[in-house]
Amino acid sequence: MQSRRHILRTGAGLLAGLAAFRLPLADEFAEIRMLGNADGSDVWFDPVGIRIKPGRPIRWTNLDPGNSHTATAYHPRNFDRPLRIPRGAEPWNSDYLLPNETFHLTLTVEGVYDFYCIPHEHAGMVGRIIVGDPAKFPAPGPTSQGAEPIPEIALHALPAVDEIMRRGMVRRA
Ligand SMILES: [Cu+2]
Repeated sequence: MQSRRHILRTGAGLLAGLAAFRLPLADEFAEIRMLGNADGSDVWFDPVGIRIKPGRPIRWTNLDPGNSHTATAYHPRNFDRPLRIPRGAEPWNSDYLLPNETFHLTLTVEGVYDFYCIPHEHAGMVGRIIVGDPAKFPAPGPTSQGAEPIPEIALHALPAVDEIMRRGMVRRA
């Protein structure tokens, strides 16, 4: 089951055709880990903020033995959430990752992308990815789109765009 789900999650690359398909090398991935403490009272993405070049693949890995996690874009097509990815970019939802499962994604539209973990958004488990140069695109802010607003704890957990730009990678304090 686990290997089949892995194949499904990388299916977009496979469907592109074997001639065009190439599995990225491990060090080509921008890594985002899903972590939790021993008693499950604290969960987070590490790093919580990262800047990458357009087209560099991202890999989320659930390294929390005690929890399932998701990486889900804030987008009206994901549970009617506010739009917090660049206009024209495709939303994603990893679905639930069991411990040691991974999810791969490649983003090519430049801008700021905010995402959350479905079961732990209210614990502040959110993250921010900057692709390329966000100066061309305004940072996401509160919008009227999406019926399900983002809780304050999640908004406060997102690192500032300028901090990510300055440091390249932001880990939780
Ligand atoms: Cu989670």
